[in-house]
Amino acid sequence: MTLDLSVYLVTDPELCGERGVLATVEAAVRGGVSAVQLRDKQATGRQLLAVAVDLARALDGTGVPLLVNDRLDIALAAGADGVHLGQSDLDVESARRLGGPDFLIGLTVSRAEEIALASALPVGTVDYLGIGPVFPTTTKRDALGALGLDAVAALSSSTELPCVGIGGITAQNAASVWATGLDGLAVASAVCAAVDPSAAAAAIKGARS
Ligand code: TZP
Ligand code: MG
Repeated sequence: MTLDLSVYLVTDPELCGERGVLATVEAAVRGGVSAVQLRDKQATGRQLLAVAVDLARALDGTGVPLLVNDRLDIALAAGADGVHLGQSDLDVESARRLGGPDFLIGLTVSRAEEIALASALPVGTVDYLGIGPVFPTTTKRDALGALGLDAVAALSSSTELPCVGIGGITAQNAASVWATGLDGLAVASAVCAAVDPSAAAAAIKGARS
C-alpha cells in the first residue's frame, strides 16, 4: 500500500467535543481523509490504547492508516499502522527496529538541521516528515513560532522524504499550503472542531490544484 498523506487528520479529543474522536474520524474518512493520527496528550496509556483499538477497528478495510502520536508501545499493542514521533520522543532508529520494516514512522521537524539528520538516516528509517507549525496554532501547547509558507517550501524541498505541513491549516488557507509543494496537509482543529468534519476534510482535499 502506498502511503497517501494528502489529508492527514490529527485527532484532539477536546476539539472533537461531544461527538467524540471515533465519530469524528469516521466522518472525516468519508470526506476523504487519507491518514489518521491519534493524538491525546492528556490520556493515560490505558485510555489511549482503548481509543487506538476502536480506531484501528473502524479504519480496518478502509485503506486509511492509523498512526499513534508519541507512543510506539500503544501503536504496537493496538495493531496500528505506525507511530508519529517528535524530536524528544523515542528515536526513529529504535522505533524502526521495534516496529519492523512495514511499520510507518513519521517524524516532526522544524529546522533545516533536523531535516538533514532525518534525510541522512538509512533509507526506510523514516516514512515521512511533519513540518510545522506552518501557521500559528493553539492546538499544540508547546508549539514553536510559525514557520510561514516560504520556510516550509524551502524545508520540504531540501529532502527526498515525503513531507506534510502542520499547524493552523484550514480549508481557507489550504490552497496556499498546497502551493508549497508539500505531499500532504495535516490538520487537527480544521476538521475535529468543524460542525461537519466530512465537508471540512473534502474542502481541504479539494483545495489542491
Ligand atoms: N504539531 C505542530 S502544529 C500541531 C502539531 C501537533 C497542531 C496542529 O493543530 P491545528 O489545529 O491543525 O493547528
Ligand atoms: Mg511527540
